[in-house]
Amino acid sequence: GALAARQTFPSSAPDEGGLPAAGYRAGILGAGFMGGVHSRAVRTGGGRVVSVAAADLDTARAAAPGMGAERAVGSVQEVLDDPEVDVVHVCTPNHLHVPLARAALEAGKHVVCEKPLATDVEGAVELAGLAADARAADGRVAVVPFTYRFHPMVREARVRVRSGEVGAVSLVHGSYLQDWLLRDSDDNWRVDPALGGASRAFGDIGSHFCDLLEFTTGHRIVRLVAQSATVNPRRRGADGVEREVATEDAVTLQYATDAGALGSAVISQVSAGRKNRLFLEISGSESTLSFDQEQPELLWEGRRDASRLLVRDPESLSAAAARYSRLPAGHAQGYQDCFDALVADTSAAIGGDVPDGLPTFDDGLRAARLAAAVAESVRSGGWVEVAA
Ligand code: SOE
Repeated sequence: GALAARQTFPSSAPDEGGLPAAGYRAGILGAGFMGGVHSRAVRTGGGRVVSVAAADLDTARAAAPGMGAERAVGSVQEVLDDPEVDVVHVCTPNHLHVPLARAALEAGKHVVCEKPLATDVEGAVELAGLAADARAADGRVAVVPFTYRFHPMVREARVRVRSGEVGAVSLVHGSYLQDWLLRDSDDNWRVDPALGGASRAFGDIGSHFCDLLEFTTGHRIVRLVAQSATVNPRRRGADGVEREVATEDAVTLQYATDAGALGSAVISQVSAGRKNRLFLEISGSESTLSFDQEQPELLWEGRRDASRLLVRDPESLSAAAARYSRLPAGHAQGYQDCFDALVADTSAAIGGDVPDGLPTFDDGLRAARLAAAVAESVRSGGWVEVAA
């Protein structure tokens, strides 16, 4: 049944760090790396992890204590039928996102669904439509964790671009580089298009890059041309069997935005030594800002006369960035803090107070449209207009 969301979760007064403290009751689908990250964020926000379902009951049972889950259950249906579960977190391999998010919305739950929301545009359109219906019906919330939006220095960049301080933005470029699939003995479900989707490097991490670009600049990528490479055409799985690889290890792209900026990006999961380096540089007529996800406490501000490194310090950040600055300066924040903030803002949205920049199923659909444009350009070898 539908939840009386506004009554269940009154929006609490912001705590010292500016984020709401009210928690919610979560059911988590998936007990891998992401299931762990989500469950920590729920509990940090004062919420309960009521139940966890995984590939099978044994897997859920083994994972439950580490996730702080009160119950391990043997089926998704048990999570969906549980009146104690308000928010369903979908943290499974990608091919299950559409059926599970659909079922959770149909069961009257709020949903946080991992990215990619869907492995094709069709599925993302359907889920964005269901999410809009759920919002209209009873204020339900449907979130996709583009979590790098929650780094305070990313918010600071967004404020500085929006206020006009950077000037007219002419160039936005960068890269998102990892190395965890460098060797042909590296394997993962993401490599298999049946589980991960046809767009691998782009869908998995290129989507984060484009989301951050559009989030910080307020521009939209309207045109792009892309190339892709499968550096390891065969990979040996954990079972020792060698298989042909049908997804890309790397993508390079060039693009233009609706506000006339140009840029290029390199997206790779085979760049030795780069672990999770999302680098974004925005150049305007007054200044340049650059952000590196592996050094998230810093934002470089380049100027013709005096460049400087801005350090996360709640005392000196704009209010929109200070909201996400949970710790005093010098006490490093990072990846998990982004998830904690995403869950806190999801909780606020459930309470009826939708925070700026909460990534929704509409943003998941946007990522699916960009992935489709990249795939089409790789196929045709030409420039492609990105659907709005
Ligand atoms: C693996 O490439 C991965 O976990 C992505 O799936 C995430 O979206 C990214 O945040 C970190 O890397």
